[in-house]
Amino acid sequence: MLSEQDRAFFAQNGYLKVPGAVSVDQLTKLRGITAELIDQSRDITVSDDRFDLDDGHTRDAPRLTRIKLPHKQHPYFWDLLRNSAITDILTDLLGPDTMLQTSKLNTKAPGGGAAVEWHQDWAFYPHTNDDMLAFGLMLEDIEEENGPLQVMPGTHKGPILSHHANGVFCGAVDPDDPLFHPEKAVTLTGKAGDMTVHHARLLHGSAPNMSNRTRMILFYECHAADAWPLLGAGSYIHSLGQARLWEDLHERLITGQLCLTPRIEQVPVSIPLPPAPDASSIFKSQQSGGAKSAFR
Ligand SMILES: O=C(O)CCC(=O)C(=O)O
Repeated sequence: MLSEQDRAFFAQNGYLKVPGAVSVDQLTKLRGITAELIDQSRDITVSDDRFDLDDGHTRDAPRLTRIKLPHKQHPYFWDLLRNSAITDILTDLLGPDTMLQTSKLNTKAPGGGAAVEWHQDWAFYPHTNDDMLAFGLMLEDIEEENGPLQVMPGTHKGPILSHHANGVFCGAVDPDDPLFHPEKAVTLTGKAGDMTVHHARLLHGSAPNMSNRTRMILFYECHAADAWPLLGAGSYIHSLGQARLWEDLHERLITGQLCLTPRIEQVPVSIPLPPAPDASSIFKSQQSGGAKSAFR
């Protein structure tokens, strides 16, 4: 459970650090499953719907940017979200009825593993209201040189910056945008088992991993059940058909009940179209969309 102070800090700053969010047993289990998944990536040579490969990936030395949708790859990722201290933090911040937007395990490879350019998650998937957040559970100790998550406090209350370049949605803000103030960045290092929380509208990013260890953060992106998607990264739902959509909604319910009466708030919305030539992950959108780097 979060304290009143924690909730006030999150409301004010748009992020929070939660030390020791999971137990040693939970952490050990997560790491074991992750190692098995990385092992399975040895068999592939191009990114697919399970793994996003970084440059230099080989069978002998797997290099991934991401394990995609871990909650669909192993039931333990779901168990943890539905039945742990993380569940209490979720309902503390979003209320009793909550859903999973998506999950990802970013496994930034050692020796230069890809940066994630500054962005606001909301730009990828605007909803009818912005009760949306991301948990970032650290599976290893994360220090400055690992490419930790960086955030810009308070930006969740500000505008959504342009995430377009070269006429496409490149999924990153322009470092030269006058609304972008890199000097305000806060770096979120921590120990294995610590967790960060960031609001969907908060500006965040991370530098390349210059250490000799993989940087692993498990992200769960969640929202209040009365926040309904407009268009964007969640637009797959429009192709499901009604019966499958109904199932999909139930599959993504974390706590409480589905809500069929969207809460519509005055939120800034820009539809993330047209897509970058390869929009299969944020890494690929930023690369193929020609996003300018803030980390060079
Ligand atoms: O892995 C990171 O450092 C940031 C990830 C992120 O913001 C994203 O995948 O949207």
